[in-house]
Amino acid sequence: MNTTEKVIFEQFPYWEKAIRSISASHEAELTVFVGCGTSYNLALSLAALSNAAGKPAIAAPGGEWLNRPQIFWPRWQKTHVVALSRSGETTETVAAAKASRAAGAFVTAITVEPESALARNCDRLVDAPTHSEEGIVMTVSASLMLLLGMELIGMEIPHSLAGAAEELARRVDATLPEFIDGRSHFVFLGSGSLYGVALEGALKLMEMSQIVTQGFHPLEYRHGPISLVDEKTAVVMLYSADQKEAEAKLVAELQEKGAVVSGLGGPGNAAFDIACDPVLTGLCLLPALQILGERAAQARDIDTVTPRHLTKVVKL
Ligand code: F1P
Repeated sequence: MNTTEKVIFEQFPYWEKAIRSISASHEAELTVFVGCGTSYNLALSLAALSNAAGKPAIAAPGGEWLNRPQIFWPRWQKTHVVALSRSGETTETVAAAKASRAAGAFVTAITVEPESALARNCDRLVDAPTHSEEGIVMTVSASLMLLLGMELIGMEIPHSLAGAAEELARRVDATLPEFIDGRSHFVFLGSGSLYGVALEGALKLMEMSQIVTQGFHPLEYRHGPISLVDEKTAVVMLYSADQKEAEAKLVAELQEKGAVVSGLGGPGNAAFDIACDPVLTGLCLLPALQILGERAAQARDIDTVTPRHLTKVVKL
């Protein structure tokens, strides 16, 4: 077992430690979740969950929020910026947090590095300890930051979620040799709060295995991207409880065109029940998507401990 695989399967005690209730934060007209890479994918998911919980929110990539915030939301007062960064050192995210505070916004930092530049440049720090062996590719920290963000929104995370997520990751893992075999085009589909998680599945597999991946809203996939589907395609469908029928129809269409489908929460060549409240599904699925990336890399003999062209922190 290499370190990445080990960290993926050893992340659940860290979830347990991070489960707590976080007091309602700043009164805001709008919350803006900001981050880069994985942290931006988490921001997308958190903004959707926040809106579903009745708290208006948007997500913005660190660099975009830094350079052109006015295209998202032209007001600063009563704006709550939640900056997510594992390292707490990513240039755009740290600069965006500083600029937001200077302009009058309240800034919360979500990170696993309480001594970082981001932690020093926020009004409120929300952090949790992570696995000391986590490498360049973000796994356990991504799960933890999503969990902390959900708590910040006011969502309650039951302790049983860690067990459900571990069990799902192991069940999915058992089907991966067949799912990956002969496939070189991986597609991740999810809507609502699962869209960010689908993008994260796509990013993880791309970072780890150097395979070009796609992440889309399910119904968007018919509008062009479907032209790429053939016998080399593997699709991960992150089913939404309220859209299962439409998504299952799309899955049947993709299977007809040659794709193999892993159905997380609904039909597919391999189909998995998700044993948690639908609002918690995204977090429950993350470790399963992480192990998929790792197995795809192993199938190509790629070492995810030192992934090509990637560094733990991107500084401009
Ligand atoms: C964000 C990030 C990672 C990516 C790469 C570079 O880091 O973009 O998602 O995998 O390692 O950095 P951070 O701001 O969360 O530390």
